[in-house]
Amino acid sequence: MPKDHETRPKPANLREFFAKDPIAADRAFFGRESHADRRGFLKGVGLATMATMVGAHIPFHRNMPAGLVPAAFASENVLVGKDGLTLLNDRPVNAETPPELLDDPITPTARHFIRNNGLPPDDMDAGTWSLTIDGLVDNPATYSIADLRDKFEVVTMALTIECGGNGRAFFDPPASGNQWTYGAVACSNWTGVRLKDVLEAAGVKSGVVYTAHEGADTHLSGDADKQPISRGLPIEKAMTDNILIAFEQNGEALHPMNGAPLRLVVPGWPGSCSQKWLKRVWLRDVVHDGPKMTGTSYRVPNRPVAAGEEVAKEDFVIIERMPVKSLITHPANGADSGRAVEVRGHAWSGDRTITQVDISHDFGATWMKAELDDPVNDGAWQNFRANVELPMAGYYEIWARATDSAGVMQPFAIDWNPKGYLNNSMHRVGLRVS
Ligand SMILES: Nc1nc2c(c(=O)[nH]1)N[C@H]1C(S)=C(S)[C@@H](COP(=O)(O)O)O[C@H]1N2
Ligand SMILES: [Mo]
Repeated sequence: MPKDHETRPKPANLREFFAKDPIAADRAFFGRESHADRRGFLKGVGLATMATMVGAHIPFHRNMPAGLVPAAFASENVLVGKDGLTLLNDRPVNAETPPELLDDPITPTARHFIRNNGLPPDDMDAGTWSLTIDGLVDNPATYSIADLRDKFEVVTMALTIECGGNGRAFFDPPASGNQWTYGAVACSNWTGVRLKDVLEAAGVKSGVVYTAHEGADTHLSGDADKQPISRGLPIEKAMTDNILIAFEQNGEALHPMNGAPLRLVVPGWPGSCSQKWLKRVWLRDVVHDGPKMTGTSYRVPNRPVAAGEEVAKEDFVIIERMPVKSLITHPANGADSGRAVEVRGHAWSGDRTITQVDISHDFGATWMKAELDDPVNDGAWQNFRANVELPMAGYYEIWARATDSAGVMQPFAIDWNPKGYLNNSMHRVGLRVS
């Protein structure tokens, strides 16, 4: 395990984290550094974010000491607009959602996980935001959000975003990085314009190989010349119909931590492709080599490897589609239950559909087919449900396994890889019937 995980506090939730180390919380959420005189100099994003969180402008913000926890936070969730998330890391902010809070067919914004690689930008003003499309295009362009709405068809789609590292916590030997369990996945309604339409208007030159995405967030070092993350897509993938440049999340402005006011949403591929706080898409004639595109980031070995095996850097390949997976969202793990249980959840497989979900309540000896909905659109997860009758009092496990349109079924055990990506092993939920 990296040092980071041993030394950093692991509070159960955001409120606890603020209570425990307000100065660190200030730094993580508001970018506010404490000074000798204990004044925090809250400005820019810090001020805007805190104002959003307390629900009003703060006229006397200059007087606020660093690390002061707004009293309003004591009675409300510390991250206004987020509900019940588990904080995994404070700097950068990373928070996941317990499976039972992901039960809705469409994930409410309050329950969409947060995965930041750096510090959110100072300015998230939708009115002055601009997006530039350049590189190998015939007509480079810069658009305001109003321009995007005017010039291109506006569409709303339910789209699944899953972090490439979701499930990393279960790797043995462990993999360094955020110890996500199950909840770095969500399927919200996103409204925006198609990346494809915007690229077509720009005129993609022949020879383009990859897109490169840039956001406005800053590197943890504070170095303005460094980006925390800049990933891209093969141009053929970028031209598919279900990739959006989104300005609304569930019918409202994007949450600040989910990339307000503009982001990419690339369903079915690692969440890292879905650049938040999107400022620029440039087209390149090489595979993009921005931060977190190279080395072993979001890459896996080009062959199955044994647990713990050393793999040479040149044997890693870029992760493209995410694998077939399911999540049980009801009942909650550890629940006390009656004998009749309605099992519910979602299943997804990047660039494919789910054809079947099976449920077991006897440790995999027998399976029953769950009722499975079609995706509401291409890129949405599929909801399933099954009525299970447990024979007598005792401890049970409910297991779910999905099969996709290519006939690939979720594995029971983890396919190990050094960086802990793509854990799609079957989800198990323990139940007690008394
Ligand atoms: N600009 C920017 N975009 C980003 C990131 C980031 O740190 N900065 N994190 C990426 C990663 S790794 C994931 S999994 C998704 C998570 O999206 P969310 O935080 O809205 O859930 O955003 C992606 N887009
Ligand atoms: Mo991610």
